[in-house]
Amino acid sequence: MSAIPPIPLTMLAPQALGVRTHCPYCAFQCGMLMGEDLGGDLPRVSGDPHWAVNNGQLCIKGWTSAALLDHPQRVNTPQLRDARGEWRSAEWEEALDFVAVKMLAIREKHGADANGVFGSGALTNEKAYLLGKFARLALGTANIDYNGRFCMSSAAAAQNRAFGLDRGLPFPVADVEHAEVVMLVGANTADTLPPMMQWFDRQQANGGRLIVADPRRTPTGRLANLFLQLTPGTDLALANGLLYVVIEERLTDERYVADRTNGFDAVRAVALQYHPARVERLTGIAESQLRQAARWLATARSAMVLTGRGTEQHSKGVDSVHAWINLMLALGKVGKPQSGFGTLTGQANGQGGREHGQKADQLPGYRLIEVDAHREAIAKVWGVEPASLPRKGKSAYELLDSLGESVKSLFVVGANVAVAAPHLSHLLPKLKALELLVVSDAFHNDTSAHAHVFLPVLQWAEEDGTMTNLEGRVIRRRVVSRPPTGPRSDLDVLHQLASRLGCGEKFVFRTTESVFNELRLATAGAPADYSGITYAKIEQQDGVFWPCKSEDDPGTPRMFADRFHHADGRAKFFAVEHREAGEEPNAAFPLFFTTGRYKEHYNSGAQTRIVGKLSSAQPVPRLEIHPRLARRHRVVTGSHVTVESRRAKVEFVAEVTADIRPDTLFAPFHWGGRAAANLLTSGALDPTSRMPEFKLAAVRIAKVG
Ligand SMILES: Nc1nc2c(c(=O)[nH]1)N[C@H]1C(S)=C(S)[C@@H](COP(=O)(O)OP(=O)(O)OC[C@H]3O[C@@H](n4cnc5c(=O)[nH]c(N)nc54)[C@H](O)[C@@H]3O)O[C@H]1N2
Ligand SMILES: Nc1nc2c(c(=O)[nH]1)N[C@H]1C(S)=C(S)[C@@H](COP(=O)(O)OP(=O)(O)OC[C@H]3O[C@@H](n4cnc5c(=O)[nH]c(N)nc54)[C@H](O)[C@@H]3O)O[C@H]1N2
Ligand code: SF4
Ligand SMILES: [Mo]
Repeated sequence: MSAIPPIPLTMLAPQALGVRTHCPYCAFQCGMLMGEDLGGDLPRVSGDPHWAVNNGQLCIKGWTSAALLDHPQRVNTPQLRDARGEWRSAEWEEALDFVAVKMLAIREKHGADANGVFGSGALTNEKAYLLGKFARLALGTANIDYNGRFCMSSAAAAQNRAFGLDRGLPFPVADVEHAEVVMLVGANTADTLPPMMQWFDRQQANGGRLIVADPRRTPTGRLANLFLQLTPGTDLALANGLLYVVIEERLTDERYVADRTNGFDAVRAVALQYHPARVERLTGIAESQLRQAARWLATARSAMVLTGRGTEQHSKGVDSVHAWINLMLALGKVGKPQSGFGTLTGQANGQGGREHGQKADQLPGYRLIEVDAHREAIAKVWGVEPASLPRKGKSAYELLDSLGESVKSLFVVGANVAVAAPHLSHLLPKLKALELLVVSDAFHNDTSAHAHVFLPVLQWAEEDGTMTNLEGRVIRRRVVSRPPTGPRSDLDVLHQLASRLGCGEKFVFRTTESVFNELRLATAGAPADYSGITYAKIEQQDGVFWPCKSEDDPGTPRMFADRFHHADGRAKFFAVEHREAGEEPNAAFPLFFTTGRYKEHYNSGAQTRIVGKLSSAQPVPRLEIHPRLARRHRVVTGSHVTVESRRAKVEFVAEVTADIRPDTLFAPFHWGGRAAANLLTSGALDPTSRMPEFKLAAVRIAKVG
């Protein structure tokens, strides 16, 4: 029996002309209209002109997203391995029994923490919440973490420490339009959040200025009024250097610093060590450009700094984000109109996914699993003893690193770690050493290739639920497409497994909305408070911004206007110093290697490499290389080259471009197997966030043949 019965198609019919829903992919969560009958040759997807975030625009991934729904590679039955190790179809009962029996045996033999769970920022709030509950109650394991650790953890940690709360953007995207100066650091929004460019266009049309800092002159960088082509891994030095100029030119907001913050003296002392000449040596940014950027940010009535993964995915990611926050606090811009610090969340539910307890140190509502009062609050909602809740578990990379050793099974729900995790030459053998690897997904991917069990689940347009977009706005996903028979909702799968693990009664929900209602209870009074959000209110208001503490609270589009979320209401400065990366280039490995994204592919490429229009537009990863470096190696566009780090060698096709620094190579990470960029990256982690150093490895290059 399914916990949540499939929605009868009769309920779909009246909506078929164009149901309002949202794109499956990124955190911009563009409003879309979907329906079988949008009209003759029209696509089954169109942009929702009335959704005030994308205003009808979609990127090519959104336009083609419906191709996933009736895709021939869709898996419709559970699968187990036969005697020869080949996949064979199984009944749900057999597959679920197999998984539960194995998990129970592993728990019996090796202890509860030997069962691991790997979740995802792709999951709805309801799924993320229930997955965390499943790990803690049904499996009793501390070891649950998720792919958002690879994404938002550095920005989240710094915002929590500085502001007492982490909501990626503390204001609506539309505020960009009236910001006089916006600085984008390590974010290539023209490719990664294309419909966001309309807000920068309007901002510039209003006379506003855009500053972009990236080692590559990206499509975003080309639109900038000031482009800073910094050395990879030197963002912290750049931000400290900007603060130096601000202090030297007496542009700090002394009043704001005194009234609203703590800890500036220590930061001032550190910043004064970042003289422009030193900053130029470290970052490659000339003093004139440094002063220009500092003056623009400081003298604008309204100014924003927005960070992306380029500044965050480093072993000093947290400190780098602190450096940007320090700058904006010193300028008195945080919490002011059309101003402040924000980070651009990446995954569809990268925001909600980091709030509801699928992170190793966390319980729902952004509560912390090591804080007694937080344990008590959640134990009460779940009807268990606080002492029975596991403690903090291993972070994503450390969890993967312990596979086959202390952790014997892994249940992967919404991630493709065999492509997206760093140092793959080290991790892939560990994945193979598992006693049990279960992947639940709609499609096979690089990770399920190593799995013992595949559980086929519904896709975004086939079930309802809520997502929290990059603005912290809680929105509705709606059912628009009839699912094939066979796949089940992740929510059902969790209920079915929990029943077999002796914990079924905690997972009985008649509707997705009833899961959300329990989530509301669990977050009441917590930092990320959803208790006042209802499905009806989301409908009426076009989404609700958390925190929202009661049914008559409309939500909180803008934060920090009066106070920060520390007990004394003040923001905290953190004095941070530039330091070396996990590995720096040397004589043997003289170049920087950095990674990122193409417009046409999404993350590990599991979903987009199987969409014809996307894979034909971008069939293979290309290595971006500067003409000067290319000449030295007699490489032209189309040459085959190998890139070698201390860990592996990967062959790429070269793309010669003057848009990249001559000391840096770039490749996207959307491919697996021998083309995986993550064979080259290292396991260096940020000490606070445990974020891997995806954006910097030391490599050498050679022409093939
Ligand atoms: N098309 C597309 N869109 C996506 C995604 C996708 O896979 N494809 N994924 C979504 C997700 S999950 C995320 S997290 C976001 C990511 O969105 P972004 O952060 O915009 O994406 P990235 O391409 O990873 O990195 C941005 C830039 O960082 C630069 N960079 C590299 N090293 C450094 C450095 O040391 N300092 C600085 N300042 N910059 C550096 C790279 O050159 C790159 O242009 O995109 C979301 N949107
Ligand atoms: N070198 C390098 N590596 C990186 C990065 C980088 O910039 N450089 N970026 C990192 C970042 S920011 C991120 S976010 C990660 C992402 O890395 P991954 O974890 O690989 O993310 P996706 O490719 O989005 O994989 C999502 C999978 O979940 C499935 N899925 C989607 N929705 C659901 C659902 O509701 N239920 C279930 N069961 N499955 C679902 C999809 O079909 C897909 O197979 O990669 C990280 N890795
Ligand atoms: S920008 Fe993001 S949400 Fe919008 S259509 Fe593209 S992938 Fe989808
Ligand atoms: Mo991400």
